[in-house]
Formats: sequence, C-alpha cells, structure tokens
Amino acid sequence: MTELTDQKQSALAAIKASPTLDALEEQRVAALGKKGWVSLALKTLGQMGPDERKEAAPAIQAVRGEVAEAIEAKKAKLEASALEAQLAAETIDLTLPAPEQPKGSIHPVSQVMDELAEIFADLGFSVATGPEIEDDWHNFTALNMDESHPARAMHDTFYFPDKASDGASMLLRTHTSPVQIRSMKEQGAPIRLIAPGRVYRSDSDATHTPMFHQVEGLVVDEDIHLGHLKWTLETFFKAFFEREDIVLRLRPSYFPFTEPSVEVDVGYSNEGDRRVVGGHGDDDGHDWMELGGSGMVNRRVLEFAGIDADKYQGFAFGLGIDRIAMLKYGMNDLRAFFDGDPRWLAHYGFSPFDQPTLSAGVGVRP
Ligand code: FA5
Repeated sequence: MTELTDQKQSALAAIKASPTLDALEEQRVAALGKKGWVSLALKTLGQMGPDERKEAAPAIQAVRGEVAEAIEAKKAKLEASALEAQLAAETIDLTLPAPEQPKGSIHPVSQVMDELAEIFADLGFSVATGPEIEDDWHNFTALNMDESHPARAMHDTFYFPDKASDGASMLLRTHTSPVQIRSMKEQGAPIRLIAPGRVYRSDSDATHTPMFHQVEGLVVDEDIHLGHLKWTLETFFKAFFEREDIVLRLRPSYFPFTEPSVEVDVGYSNEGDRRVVGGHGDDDGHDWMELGGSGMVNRRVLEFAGIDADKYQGFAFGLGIDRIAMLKYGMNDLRAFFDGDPRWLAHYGFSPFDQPTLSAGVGVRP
C-alpha cells in the first residue's frame, strides 16, 4: 500500500507539471493505461485472500479515482490555455479597409425570376409553386396526355424506378404546366398566376440542358380570349427587355393542353457576337428566337381540374427562363449557366443589393 501511495504522489506531481496535452496523455497511459501501474495493482486483487482484498480494493479504487480526477482537471486547464493562446495569436485588424468589390453575386436565373415576379405582380399575377418530383397524372394525364399519347415521347422524361405507394409512376417534372392543375384544383376559378421553377429533360446541347427553368402563366376567368394572351405577353416582354420595339410572332402550334396553341417567337438581331432583341425577325440582319409555348386552355384540362368549362375560359403559357436570360444578357451557351464557374458568375452575376423594381428598372446592371 505504501508503494502505491508513493506512486500516486509522484504521478500527481508529474500530472501537475505536464507542460502539454501530449505529456499529460503519456502520464495517463503510464497510470491508467492497460499496462499502467494502477491497472497492474487492480490485477493483484485476484491473487489476494478475501480479507486482504476487502481492504485493498477500495484503496486502489480511491487512488485510481484521484489520479483520473487530477488528469481531467489538468486537461481542462491545458485546453483553456491553448484556446487563450490561439485567441491571442489570431487577432484581426479591424482598421483594415473593407474589400473594394463585394464578394458573391446573384445568378442570372435567380435575377430573371425576380424580374418576372416583379413585372407579373404589377399585372395582378400571384406566384405559385409545385413539386419537382411529380406524378404521371399531374405532369401528363391531367394535361390531356393519356398513357398512349405521342406527345409524351417528346418530353424525354426522367422516370423514377419505383412507383409511389398508390401505384403512380413518379418522374422529374418535364415542364411547369402541372402547377396549372394543382393550382386550379386548390383555388378554383377565377385565377391569375405565374409558376417559375426547375424542370428536367434528358437533353443537352448549346440551347438545351437536362435541367432548365420555365415560367408558367395561367389566367382563367369569364370571357378570356387569345387577344388577352397576346397583350399579356407583349406587355411582359416590353417591360422585361425594357424596350418598346419588341415584335412577337405567334406561330400556330400544337400542345395537347391548349387549343388553339401558339408558339411565341421574338425578333432579334446579331450585333457582334451578341444577340439583341427588337425589331421584326424577317428584316435584314434579324431572326426569330423561340421563347415558349402558349394557347387557350383546352376545356378537357379545365374539366380535369374541376372547373366549369362552360362558364370559364383561360389562356396559359410556358416560357424558357434560361432562354430569355440569354437574350437579355447576351450569353450564347446555356451550359455555362450550370458550370458553377466563379469567373462566369463574376462577369454575368448581379449584386445582391440590386433588387429589381418597376420604378428603378427591372434589369439594372451591377
Ligand atoms: C412546354 O414545355 C409547354 N409546357 C409550354 C406551354 C405551357 C404551352 C402552357 C402551352 C401552354 P416546350 O417543350 O416547347 O413547351 O418548352 C417551352 C420552352 O422551354 C421552349 O420554348 C424553350 O424556351 C424552353 N426549353 C425546352 N427545352 C429546353 C431545354 N432542354 N433547355 C432549355 N430550355 C428549354
């Protein structure tokens, strides 16, 4: 026992004198480690008679407790002083001037989404959202594309391998049009909304990417006709591109969910390596760019969404947000939008402080 007391005294002294956490760990191993002197002392209990053990066991445990406690206390002390030293060494000089250029910028797609919302809010539209993981019924069937409809094949759909618990096929939505169905079912008519968001198709080249952005527009009310659609799109594009000489071409087209259907092209010219909107696409040096699809909502779609198609009519459109961003800000490759290259963002990005407003201009450059 006296030997143990001696060992304890010198261990406590060594612990107290440990200059670093590593030195302290060495002391811990020497005392409490598997082959440490405390552990060896505990092992001797097995060879003792019951009376001897009754006396020795609590004494050894007490030594063990005292050593462990001393180690913990010293450890806390060493850690606190290490933190103190770090804090003292890592000072920053608050008198240094702030960086001249603020870091970080808003992605052009986010900026354009804010611009869209600002312009359409002024026309009385609210903003709706829907899930990107969609079921077959909302993405296709309720939009008048039943399972055998050939238009389904044009969407290059990403399907999930497993079905939902109710047996529905699940997919990444191929357009924002399912938000039309969800919103009409929830709100009924009349309705006036836009729905911007991500959509997915298995498609890739300079003007197509597997993930891109669309903005859906939907207006359902009494006595709505194609003239309302044309006026809305023209008014929107003039505000968006901030010029009056925007010429739209509405081309007859086909979508299962609109009847009649029209594709929307805008006139532009090439100035250097930059496309600039404006003017008639058939003039010299001008051309047309397709920005989206639109039309009068097919009455079968209104019926699928539970709306009285004898009382209400509607128009809808779906525009490619990335395409209109390219046209407005003069970019020529859509794939760069999603490379995440900070140099591209530094060039095309927007200041976080530059919130689009109708009064200050929806497209102010940083
Ligand atoms: C549609 O997606 C219809 N839902 C649009 C619509 C809505 C029509 C409401 C009628 C009523 P479309 O597949 O043509 O239509 O796509 C619309 C626009 O999205 C295109 O004009 C184009 O600007 C853009 N777009 C389509 N595919 C891609 C892609 N892979 N990458 C980038 N933009 C794309």
